[in-house]
Amino acid sequence: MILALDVTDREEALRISEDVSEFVDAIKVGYPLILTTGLGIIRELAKFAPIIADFKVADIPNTNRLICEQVFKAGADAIIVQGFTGRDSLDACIEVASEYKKSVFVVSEMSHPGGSEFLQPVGEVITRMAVDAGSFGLVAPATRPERVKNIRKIIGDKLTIISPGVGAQGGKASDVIAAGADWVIVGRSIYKAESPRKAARKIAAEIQAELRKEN
Ligand code: O7M
Repeated sequence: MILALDVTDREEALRISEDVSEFVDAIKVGYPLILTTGLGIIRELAKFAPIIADFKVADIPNTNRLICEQVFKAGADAIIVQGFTGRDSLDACIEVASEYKKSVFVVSEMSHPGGSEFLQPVGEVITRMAVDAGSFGLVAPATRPERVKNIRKIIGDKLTIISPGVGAQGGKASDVIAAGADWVIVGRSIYKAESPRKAARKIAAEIQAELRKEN
């Protein structure tokens, strides 16, 4: 499970991360936390789990390169990028990631209702491009397990699928794991819970039960 740490307070971010670290495989940080605390938060959180920087990078190759360099220099283990800007823009991110021995996740499709308007129709093309370009993984929606299943069918066991939309957006962890996701991404259902630790433990148990069923 990946914690989406979309809080805007440094102390809260550190407290929650420490609290749930036993149950999470990585922490995803993005604009909400980094714009308020700065890139330095990446190294502070890295003592709890590997860090995925969610900047949904979507620019020309040169700008993408500059962004990725800053993010990897700051200590992130992976970066999330958009694929709709084209192969050259994605290649720039993957080149920098390989220089730093880090990973790139590409957004195939998005989990919110609007995700079906523009992105879903090109999701399969983006998925294939991400495979050809040598990405480490894909982001695919837990709110639409059938789309995750389709993406898994396209890529076989080649890439790692991480899947947001569990809990607050209506997706269910066990459903999307059954559909072929490797990790679920969970934000509000953990960091807004009365006990983030208990909430994380419950979702981890649900995932374990699903994996036991499959094996
Ligand atoms: O569990 P939530 O809904 O509070 O948080 C979900 C997190 O996943 C939040 O950080 C979103 O920005 C992110 N996300 C989506 O919810 N849907 C997507 O399609 C893609 C992402 C994401 O992480 O993209 C990389």
